[in-house]
Amino acid sequence: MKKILIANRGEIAVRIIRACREMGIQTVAVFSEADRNALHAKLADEAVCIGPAQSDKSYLDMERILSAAFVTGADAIHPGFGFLSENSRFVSLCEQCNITFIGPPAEIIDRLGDKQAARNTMMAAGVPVIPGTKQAILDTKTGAEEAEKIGYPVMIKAALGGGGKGMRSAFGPEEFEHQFLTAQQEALKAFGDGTMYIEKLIQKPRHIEVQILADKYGNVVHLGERDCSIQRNHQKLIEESPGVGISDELRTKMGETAVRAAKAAGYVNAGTIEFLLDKSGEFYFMEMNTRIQVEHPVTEWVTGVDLVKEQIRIAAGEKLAFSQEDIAIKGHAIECRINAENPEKGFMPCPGTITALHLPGGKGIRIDSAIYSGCEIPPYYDSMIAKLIVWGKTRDEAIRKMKSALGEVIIEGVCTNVDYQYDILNHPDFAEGKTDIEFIERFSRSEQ
Ligand code: MV4
Repeated sequence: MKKILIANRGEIAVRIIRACREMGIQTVAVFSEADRNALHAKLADEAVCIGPAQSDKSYLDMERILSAAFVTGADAIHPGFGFLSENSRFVSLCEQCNITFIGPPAEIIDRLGDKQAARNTMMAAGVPVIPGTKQAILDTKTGAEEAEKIGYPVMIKAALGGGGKGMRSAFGPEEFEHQFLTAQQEALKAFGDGTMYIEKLIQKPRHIEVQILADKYGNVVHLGERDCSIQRNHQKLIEESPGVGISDELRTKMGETAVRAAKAAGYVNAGTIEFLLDKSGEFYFMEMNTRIQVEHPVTEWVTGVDLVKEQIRIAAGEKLAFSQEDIAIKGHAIECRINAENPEKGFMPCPGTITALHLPGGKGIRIDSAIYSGCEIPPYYDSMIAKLIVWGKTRDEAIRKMKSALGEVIIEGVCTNVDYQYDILNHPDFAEGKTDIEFIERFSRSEQ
């Protein structure tokens, strides 16, 4: 692999460019008209404008991106996350054009994208799934009967969902019909498909996900877990590794389960298996993400593995150079997502120009970002502008380091959630690890 086109923008594009440069691989950035002065376009060896600001005419336009790859002679495309990263049609197009897609094959993305089908694959492989329906549910009557069999409360989900879209809970038969129809409407609108399934509702769980790497020769290793329970409206805010209160025994069990899940799916490249972990310590497969994730740096820090470089090596046909016994979890890493948004105004996005900037540094601090003093934050894309990642020998040390680092951040010209993040880190429940998926709801009420 000599030249990689990065089909993304912002911090993840910069992250991928850095990995390529260290590996001696040439880089091609693509940028929209709104991103002419963006850092990723400046840092890459070559940069190609692929269209107007709106994503569907640039970062989501498969033909324009493939044309840029042809013009520059790129032999591979790294999709990053979001945009085209989980689009199986794009992966097929790359395959047809003889361009290596740095990620899993198209069929695997499709197989895992249908959540009900993925559930059935996992069940057959002995991976624990949340008790629920095995058949597609299309109407309220069948749904209500199935909900009765499962026992309330239940969660109604879209087969093609993910990230909380097309998902509603029902606590009793009286609200089932309304919740089912609401979820189905949302699914039809978002995915053009109203196929639903129903599960038992897991109450106040933690969101624990396991990172895996799989090469083309059937070797799969796991790299421990990330706790991503701190989220608001399905937008993660803080992620950490290892998870709070995950014993070595549980880590091994979840890790081995994740490896089994990846093998059952015939998975290749970097992937993440999402689990819900309930109060009693039982865990259940939810879905598998077929991309590098925003929160990958916390795993990199506690394992010492560069996940983006591994993605590239796997795509180039190399064998994994390490096995499970070589992976050890060392210390504790925490990531805070820094968004250009206004917590005072319902977290409304806050685009604009950064007029002054100071980012923290020092031992145990990593910043992944694409911002610089004078840069513009366009209104067209995600509001995440930087990730602050810290490492400490213990969770307490990592929390102290994160608070110190957040306190140092100066970003002028746009509103950010930096102070909001500080308040979360400063909350006694966070320090005590009382961090299930409802933490932010409780935190928001206590702040009022
Ligand atoms: C659940 C659940 C509880 N019970 N399923 C969230 C997005 C998608 N990955 C599935 N999700 C969940 N599925 C059952 N049966 C809890 C979540 C969930 C969640 C739900 C509401 C608010 C925040 C959440 C964060 C993580 C997971």
